[in-house]
Amino acid sequence: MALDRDTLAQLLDTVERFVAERLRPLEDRVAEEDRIPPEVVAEMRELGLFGLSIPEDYGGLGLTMAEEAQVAFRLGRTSPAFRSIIGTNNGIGSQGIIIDGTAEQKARYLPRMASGEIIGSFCLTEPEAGSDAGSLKTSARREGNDAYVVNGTKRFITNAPAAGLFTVFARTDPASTDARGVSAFLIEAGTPGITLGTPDRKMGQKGAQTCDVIFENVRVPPDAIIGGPAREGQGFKTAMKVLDRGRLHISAVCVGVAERLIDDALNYAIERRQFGQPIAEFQLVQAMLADSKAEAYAARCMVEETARRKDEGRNVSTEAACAKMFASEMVGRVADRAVQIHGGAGYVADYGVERFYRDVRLFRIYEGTTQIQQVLIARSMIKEARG
Ligand code: COS
Repeated sequence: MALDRDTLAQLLDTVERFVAERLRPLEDRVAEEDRIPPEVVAEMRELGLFGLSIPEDYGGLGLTMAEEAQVAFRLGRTSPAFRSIIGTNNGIGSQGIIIDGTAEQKARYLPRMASGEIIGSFCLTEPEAGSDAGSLKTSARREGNDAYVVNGTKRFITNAPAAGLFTVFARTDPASTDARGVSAFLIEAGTPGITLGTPDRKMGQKGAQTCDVIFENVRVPPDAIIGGPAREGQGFKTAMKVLDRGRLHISAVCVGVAERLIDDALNYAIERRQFGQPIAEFQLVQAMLADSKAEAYAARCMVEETARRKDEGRNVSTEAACAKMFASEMVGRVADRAVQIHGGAGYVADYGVERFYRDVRLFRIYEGTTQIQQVLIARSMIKEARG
C-alpha cells in the first residue's frame, strides 16, 4: 500500500536531511575506518531505514517500489557504504522471505529485520559459481525426515560479518547440476558449523563489509526452506525474483550517486578559474556536464517507470535488467567525467571524487554483471519474437 502524500514527503525530507547533515560529513572517516560508526547504525534503526520495504504488518514502512526508489535516489547522494548496511534488510536479505516465505517465517524474522535488530545476508555466489549462479555446489543433503546437512562456501557475501540470518542457496537434488536442484534455506548465524572468512579488502565501498561464509555440516530442519518443505527445488526462482527487485534498487542508487557527482562537478567547474574564467564557461567542460545530466535523467526515468510497472504487478525482469545495465554503466561514465572536470584535484583523496570513482565500479558487477543483464535482455527479446 502506498503512503499518503504527506507521510511520504516527510520521509523523503528526513532522509535528505540525514544524508546531508549526518552522513556526508562522515564519508572520509567511514572509508578510513572501513566501518559505519555504531551510533550511525543506531540512528538508522531509529529512522526505520532497515524496514523501508518490509510490509507494515511486520513492522516495516511497506514502501512501494516507486517509493523505495525515491528513498534510494536520496541515499545515493552519499557514500554507497551507508546504504549497504541497510541494503540487505530491504533487499536481497529479506525479499526471499517476503516473496516466497511462509507466514511463520515472516512472523519469525521480518519484524526483527525491519527494526534492524538482525541483519539479513544473501548467500548465492560461490568461489566457482558467480555469473553462473545455477551451477552452485553448496549441498543440502537430506538426513532422515527432520534435517538437511549443509556444506559449502559462499563468497563476497555483503554484510555477512554483521549478519544474524543468512538466506542460503544450496543444492538439495544431488543428481542435478543446474538451477533446478537448488533450494533456499534460512539459516541463523549462531547455528553450529558456520564460520566467517576475514573481511575482503576491496577496491572501494569501504565501510560496506563482505566476506566468505563457510558451512560445515550445518544441520537445519526442513521448515528452514523458504516457503516450507514443499518448495524444495524452487530456490533458484526465489533468487531470481529477489534479484529483479534488487537490480531496480541498485539502479536507483546509481542515479542518486550520479546526481551527487554532477552537483560536485558543476560546483567545482563554476568555482575553478583557468584562462581568466570559470572552467564551466568552456564548451568542452559543458559537454561533459550536459552528457552527464542527460544520462542521469534517462536512468532516473527508467527507474521510475519500471518501479511503477512493478507496483502494478507486471513482470519487469527485462526492464529491471535494462535499468541495471544502463544506470550502472551511466554512473561509471559520470564518475569518470567528474574526475576529469576536477583535473588533478580529482585524482587526490581530498575531494572525495576519486573515492566515488572507485565506489561506483562495483555497480557494474554485483547483483548481475552488465554482461549478465545483456544476456537477460537479449534472451527475453528473442523469446518474445519467437512467441
Ligand atoms: N523470476 C522468476 N523465475 C525466474 C526468473 C525470474 N526473474 N528468472 C529465471 N527464472 C526461472 C526460470 O523460468 C527457470 O525456471 P524453469 O526451469 O521452471 O523454466 C529457472 O528460474 C532457471 O532459470 P534459467 O534457465 O534462466 O537459469 P540459467 O542457469 O540459465 O541462468 C542467469 C540464469 C544467468 C540469468 C542467472 O544465473 C543469473 O542471474 N546470474 C547472475 C547471478 C547474479 O546476479 N549474481 C549476483 C550475486 S547476488 S548479489
